[in-house]
Amino acid sequence: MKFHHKQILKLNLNFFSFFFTFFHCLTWAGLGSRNIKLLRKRVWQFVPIGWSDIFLDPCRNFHCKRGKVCQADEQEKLSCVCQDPAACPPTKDHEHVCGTDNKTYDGTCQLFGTKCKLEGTKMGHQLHLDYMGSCKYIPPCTDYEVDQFPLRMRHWLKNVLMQLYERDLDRSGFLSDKQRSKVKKIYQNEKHLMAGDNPVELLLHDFEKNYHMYVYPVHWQFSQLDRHPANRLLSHSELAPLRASLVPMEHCITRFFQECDADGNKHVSLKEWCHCFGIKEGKAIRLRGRWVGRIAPFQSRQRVSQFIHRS
Ligand SMILES: *[C@@H]1O[C@H](CO)[C@@H](O)[C@H](O)[C@H]1NC(C)=O
Ligand SMILES: [Ca+2]
Repeated sequence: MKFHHKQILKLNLNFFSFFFTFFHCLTWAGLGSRNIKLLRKRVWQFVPIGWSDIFLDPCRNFHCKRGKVCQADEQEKLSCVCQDPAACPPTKDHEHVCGTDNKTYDGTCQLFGTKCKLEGTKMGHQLHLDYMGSCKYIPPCTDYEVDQFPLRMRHWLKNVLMQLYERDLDRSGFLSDKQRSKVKKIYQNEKHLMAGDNPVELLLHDFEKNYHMYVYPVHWQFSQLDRHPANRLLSHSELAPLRASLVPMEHCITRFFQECDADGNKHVSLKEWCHCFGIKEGKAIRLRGRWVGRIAPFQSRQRVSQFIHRS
């Protein structure tokens, strides 16, 4: 599978876009309308109103939060109204999403439009994006699987960074200078375990031997998610984008994050996060024993690129 600049960019954006857009839209909603009115007064004062609409869409710079679209009334007053789910642009299969109601929506437009129409009802309140892709049977995560999960996810995070680094060689912009220099050390280390169908024993062995290579990827993912706000705590909504992309491939992620919140305060602190991944102040922590058998998902290169693709 090949990826392109745009797709990687989308990956980066996807991590923060859900909530980032939301807050920014609120700010811009206020500013946008004023700017437009001003502009229209200055530029179009000699042109009849009906005419100017042809040239300047009043909603052009008016942003609404997810699930809403801008609408202008007769007095040119702009407001956000619910997106009509039926009027959403057509989507491709891979853009389907599964809602927490276990219903497949054609895309996020349709899902958030539906949620908006249900505003004020219990159903609307409970409807969220559960994961990317059509709804499917998600098997329960066993104790055995959840034990192995950090092992595979650590390795996978490292490989996501390796791939972003490789992309960056062709065309920079995916990683900051500081990130690039940190990742470079891992990338250039001959000993780094390649993505592939690695047995659990090997992953564990590699973690113990090359512990230092896993520290940065784990911290990096935390800081990518901790933005709204950046307070060293991950809320449910900060985790949501990562979870949504991974659930179809990694059914343990929900349980893993639940258990990660050791004190049960609904937020995963940096300390809790590191502890979940067996990383703490330079020392490896062995998470509950039993590392036998083979589980594939996070290990193959293909999985990494699938993730980059769908994000
Ligand atoms: C959700 O829907 C999928 C496919 O329609 C089905 O296979 C699965 O069992 C459902 N899950 C639950 C929890 O109802
Ligand atoms: Ca936070």
